[in-house]
Amino acid sequence: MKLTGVELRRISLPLVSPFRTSFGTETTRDALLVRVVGTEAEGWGECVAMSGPLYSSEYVDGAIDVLRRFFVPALGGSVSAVGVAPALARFHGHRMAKAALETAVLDAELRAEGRPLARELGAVHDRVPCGVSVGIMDSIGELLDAVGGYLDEGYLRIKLKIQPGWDVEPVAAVRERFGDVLLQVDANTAYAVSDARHLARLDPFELLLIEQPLDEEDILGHAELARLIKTPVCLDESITSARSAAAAISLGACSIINVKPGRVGGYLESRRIHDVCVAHGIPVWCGGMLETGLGRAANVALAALPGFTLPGDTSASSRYYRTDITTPFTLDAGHLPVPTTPGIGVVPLPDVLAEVTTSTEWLPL
Ligand code: NPQ
Ligand code: MG
Repeated sequence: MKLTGVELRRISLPLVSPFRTSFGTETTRDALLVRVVGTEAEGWGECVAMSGPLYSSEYVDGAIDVLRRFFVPALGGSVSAVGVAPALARFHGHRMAKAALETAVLDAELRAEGRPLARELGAVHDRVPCGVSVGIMDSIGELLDAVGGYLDEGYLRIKLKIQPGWDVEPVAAVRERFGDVLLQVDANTAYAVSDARHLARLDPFELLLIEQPLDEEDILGHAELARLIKTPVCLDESITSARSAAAAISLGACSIINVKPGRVGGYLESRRIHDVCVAHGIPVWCGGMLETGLGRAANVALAALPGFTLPGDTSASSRYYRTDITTPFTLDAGHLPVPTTPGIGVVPLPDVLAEVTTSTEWLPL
């Protein structure tokens, strides 16, 4: 399809409650939306970078800059979704920015052809089981109230954010109060291999997994830790491509992988990671980056692939936002429906979008 231009749109959405992790506390989601305008259709992509380089090196102003100066000009006037990654291959890194642009082109192309993203990716389910990620709290009582509320809403799996000083105690308290609920933890790189004996104290709680306990570059450390604890090690930040996934699996650094399309450069690379993991018998699940309905719709499509055998961080819109920018995703018996209409299957609601937009920029092609 011929593309006429790309719009970069910054939005700011207040979170329903502060979300605290080992890297900081977020109270609003400042996100970047990419809209590509083609001759036959337009398409949307959500860039999952945070406003600061806290989860990874990427951040919103950096994504806008690299899109404006390098990625959009390199696209040229005519490109297909499968051509986006090759057109940007000479540029290092910036996978979240690349993913947003590729997703927008893919959405436009699929809309023009009347094909839903889920079918295009190879989805085999029409709804996906959902988990929820629960931030670090000021007290155990506050945590138990939050977890109880999410279980009442129907979430099928609880993930607790942990860090040194907030790990064994919250896990023990949730197990004690809520019994054998599906439970896992995410450290966002907050530990060192020397913490292995401490992390082994989580062994008795039969967690589904521990996500990214060590530094993102510490693949051998994760392999060593995996031998010292019973809880299965899952990698998030460390996995940036199908190649790095294959290496981590071969080195014994993880037995489960969290796939976030933004982190790995898009939905096409996400499918390759899925395929690598299925070939190795490694379960995958879909992570989350506090997406609006736009990013959420595409994540739900991905989570419907056959290898996604664990509930994702694909929570309902209401987990994060009082008003989403799309028709909200709502939980039905712990599941979200996979969109069935062409492309990612959703579009922003114009009035809400206008209200949350803080700036826009048009890049002609
Ligand atoms: C994770 N997500 O799995 C991430 C980390 C994360 C749902 O736990 C603003 C934007 C705040 C993105 C906080 C979940 C965020 C964010 C945490 C991503 O590691
Ligand atoms: Mg994580």
